[in-house]
Amino acid sequence: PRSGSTFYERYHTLEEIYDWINRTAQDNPRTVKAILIGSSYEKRPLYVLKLSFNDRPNRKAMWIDCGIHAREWISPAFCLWFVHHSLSFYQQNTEITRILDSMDVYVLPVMNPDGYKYTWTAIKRRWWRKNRSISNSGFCVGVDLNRNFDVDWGIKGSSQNPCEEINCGPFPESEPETQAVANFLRRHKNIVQLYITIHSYSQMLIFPYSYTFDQAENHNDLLEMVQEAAQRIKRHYRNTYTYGPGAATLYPSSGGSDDWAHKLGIKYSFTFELQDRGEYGFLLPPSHISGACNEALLAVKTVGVKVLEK
Ligand code: ING
Ligand code: ZN
Repeated sequence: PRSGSTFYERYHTLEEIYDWINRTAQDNPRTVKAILIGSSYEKRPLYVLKLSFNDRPNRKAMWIDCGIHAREWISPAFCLWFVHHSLSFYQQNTEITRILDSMDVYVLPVMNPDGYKYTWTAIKRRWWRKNRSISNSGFCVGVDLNRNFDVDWGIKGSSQNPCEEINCGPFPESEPETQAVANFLRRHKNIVQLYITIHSYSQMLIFPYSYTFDQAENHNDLLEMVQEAAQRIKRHYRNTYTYGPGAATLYPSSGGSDDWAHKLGIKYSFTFELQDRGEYGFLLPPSHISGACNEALLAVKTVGVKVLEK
């Protein structure tokens, strides 16, 4: 490890992340619980950390998932960063305190553990995006989990060909990782008000829809929230994030998790694309982790506090 960097300023193997999940739950028995929500295609556990700082009845919740795409290493790093920040700065930092006082936070650090593990095994595998499921029809491996959700599935910006990077799978929610997340959110849809999924790279704050150019019914609210987040990032960190609905801002594509969550009824739903804008791309150096995560943290806090005010 680089000298002088902390645990959270480094990338970690899947085993290290599992150890961290266990340790974090054990060391914080009153506030953190590890919940098993399912398992991956290769039978690895999918753990969600539930952060709960009081037990007021009718508490609302937010959800953050990381690591849906294997090569986007800054994404799991952000989930760890976020949990660490929450545990360290509750009752120190105003915004995280306000959020944690009113909402439980569910954090899925690695939604695609099989793919993540694969990217650590050889340099030529570092650019893997999908999960590791083996298709019936041939020899190609992997479904793009962010095309596998049941929203206009298989229509835009996705492929039914298992050999392709944006393969949507044989049918909606065909993948155990997608099922685990979708089932959890369906069971908790009455309490989860805010859904955030973390990707990289391109520095964009995206909201629904990606599957259509139609505007979400709360488009103006969503736009105002990410605009404020981008403005605050600019002011604090002098870094530029573009923002808007997915189809118009990035590219049209169906089967994504944020669109699905929005259609489920989670009205505040976002995809955050972290650093950088292509200089290092997926190979963002460890020295950039703190900058990337602090910017994303500011965006999460901004939309979190705004949801409380709605
Ligand atoms: N970007 C997302 C992707 O899955 C996206 C963009 C967001 C698509 C929401 C669909 C829905 O392509 C990255 N970097 O993966
Ligand atoms: Zn991604």
